[in-house]
Amino acid sequence: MKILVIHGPNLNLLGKREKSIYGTLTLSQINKEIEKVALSQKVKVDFYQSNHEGEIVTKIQEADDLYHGILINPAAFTHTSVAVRDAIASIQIPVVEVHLSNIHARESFRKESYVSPVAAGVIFGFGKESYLLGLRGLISILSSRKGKK
Ligand code: CA2
Repeated sequence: MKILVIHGPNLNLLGKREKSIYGTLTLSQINKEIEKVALSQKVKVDFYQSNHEGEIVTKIQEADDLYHGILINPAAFTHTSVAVRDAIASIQIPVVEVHLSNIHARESFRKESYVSPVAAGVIFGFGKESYLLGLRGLISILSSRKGKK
């Protein structure tokens, strides 16, 4: 089983700024934690981070033929991007949306996600655990689909 993890804009700054909101772990430390869970589940994970909407759209489109599922933190594009949402809606593989922070406990513009209606599941508010829980959820979806047409 192969899963692509996509990190949206500014997540490359994790652990370097805004630590009170997003924590002290860097993106590569979070990726290592994801990798550990993936290994324990015998799943292969690849990682991709971009600050560019179009690049993320292309990566989502390409992933449809290369991966079994996507774990994505769309970051600010969550609340703005019809393009990311349409890309997710256009592919066959399941997509799980995750957020470090509780997007419903913050500014009102973060309450709306363009992505959630087309995601297979959503996890938010658990810091780096959101990614790990999201990965486990995605693996569970994929395992229950195995062998089904
Ligand atoms: O809580 C999350 O994971 C978010 O997706 C993070 C996004 C934010 O726009 C979403 O509303 C919620 C922001 C990611 C920016 O990350 C930074 C990390 C360090 C310093 C500055 C930004």
